[in-house]
Amino acid sequence: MLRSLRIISPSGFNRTRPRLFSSLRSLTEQDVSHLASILPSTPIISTFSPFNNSKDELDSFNTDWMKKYHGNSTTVVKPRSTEEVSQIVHWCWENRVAIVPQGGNTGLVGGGVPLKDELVINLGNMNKIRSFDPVSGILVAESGCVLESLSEYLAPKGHIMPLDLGAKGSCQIGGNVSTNAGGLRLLRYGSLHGSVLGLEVVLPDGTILDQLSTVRKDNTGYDLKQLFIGAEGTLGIVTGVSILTPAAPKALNNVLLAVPNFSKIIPIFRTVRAHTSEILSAFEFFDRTAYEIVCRHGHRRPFQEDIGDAQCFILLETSGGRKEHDEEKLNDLLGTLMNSEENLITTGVLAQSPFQFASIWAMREGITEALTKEGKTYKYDISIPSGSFKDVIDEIREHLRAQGVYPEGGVKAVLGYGHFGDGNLHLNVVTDGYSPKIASAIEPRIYEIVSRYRGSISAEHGIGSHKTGVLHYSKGEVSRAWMKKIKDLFDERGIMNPGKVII
Ligand code: FAD
Ligand code: 2HG
Ligand code: ZN
Repeated sequence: MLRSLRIISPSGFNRTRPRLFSSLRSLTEQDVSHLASILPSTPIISTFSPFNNSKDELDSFNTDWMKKYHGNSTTVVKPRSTEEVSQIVHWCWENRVAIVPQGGNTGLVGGGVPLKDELVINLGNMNKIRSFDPVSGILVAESGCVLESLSEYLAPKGHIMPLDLGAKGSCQIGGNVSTNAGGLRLLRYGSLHGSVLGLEVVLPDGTILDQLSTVRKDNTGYDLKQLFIGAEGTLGIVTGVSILTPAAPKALNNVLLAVPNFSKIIPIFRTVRAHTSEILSAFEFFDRTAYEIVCRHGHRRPFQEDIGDAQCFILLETSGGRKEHDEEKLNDLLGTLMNSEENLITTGVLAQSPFQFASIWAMREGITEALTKEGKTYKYDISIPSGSFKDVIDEIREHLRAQGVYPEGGVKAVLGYGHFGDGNLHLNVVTDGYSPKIASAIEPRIYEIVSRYRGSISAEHGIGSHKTGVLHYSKGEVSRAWMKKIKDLFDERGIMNPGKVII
């Protein structure tokens, strides 16, 4: 059976791209009038009559957060209910009009903006909480709920969301599920493949798939919802999410360590795990370049002592049940690290107040935004063994030097940060501006390196439109062929987010 599959060659990805839209058609003024007439209460923004919005008013829907990807959509609809989503999608299916599902538009791989003039279905108006069970901790929410607002809703109830990320103020739970976002708590609470219990999805022909289960255990055959977690809007539109929320930890602490050089990080990680065991909830890494950039753009330097030429930083967090117990563990840990014969750390700060706790996190979470103030950044979100983070950053820096683009020639900085505890490095190349010359100096070299480690070219941000042509570095022929079969099975007309993930 496997031999009869149509195998897609790596170069075939790019060859098929121009044909993507050939069976699809663009929205016309008549189409928009028709949509407005069947959906009289659904907000529509369109350059077509009778709306006559300006192109500028559509700009925030056509451009991604980094201002790297630009689409040319004429029309955005903002449905308020699953039934409205279903009606719109059904009409698009019948009329072969392409759709881009869009949440908070904070994605970093170009998945949430059109490639051409697709209809944007923005889920921001679907922002109601449907239910919360304080006994099980199961929350059911519409997909347009902003992650931070869900955390605020849960706080007085003694629960937290199982994920947290720097984009929490804008990203939506439907976008998080659709990208299978990882973030800062994955080390402790695992991935959304584990904490999402059910989904409601509008399929490409408009059918509503109700898998909004609120039970923890369900072995009734294939677990269809898993296919939509990380599908980046290519298989359907997520309209509802049922998610298991953990009880809020009673005691939270964080520590920022300045570390002389990268070779100390693995022994530190082992020491930290041995001392904190079950209460360790984050172990985040950033290098000196990231530290200097984030300090340059508004974050106060956190250390009172001179940190000399410390090359890296670790932010570790504990979430436990008893404050005194956790503090005792942390004090023991810091004592061990400070007095280690191998000089594991230069210095460290233990947050002494909620304000300090928040500002230590703000520094780590602020790196991505600080980079946008420094220049235009190429982002590589890779899974590799944690111990090789520095080798990979150095190899790319040296490669760019050899290509003549660093330190002059367009590249301003090469830096790394990320979720050390999860083996997820964010390698960032800051430049004066996006240019084909720099892109081809970095790619495919970075993907070849990842492949050498048998790692992943996307640990948590997804494939979007950025990495469709390089999926073969992480997924073999058989896997890609089955992914394409699944896509075709759900969306044989190819209307759902064309040109993203698998093409
Ligand atoms: P969008 O950007 O709108 O969309 C992302 C993708 O999902 C697109 O392909 C879109 O078509 C699809 N989509 C959106 N909503 C739906 C829906 N309802 N149904 C079907 N498809 C949909 N990611 C991490 O994993 N970890 C991090 O720590 C992290 N930190 C970040 C920090 C910053 C400052 C920024 C800007 C981004 C960060 N990200 C991180 C990227 C991450 O993917 C997004 O922030 C988030 O998960 C996307 O949610 P969104 O609502 O903005 O989705
Ligand atoms: C983070 O961990 C995000 O801060 C963003 O995943 C990473 O900007 C990046 O490269
Ligand atoms: Zn991340």
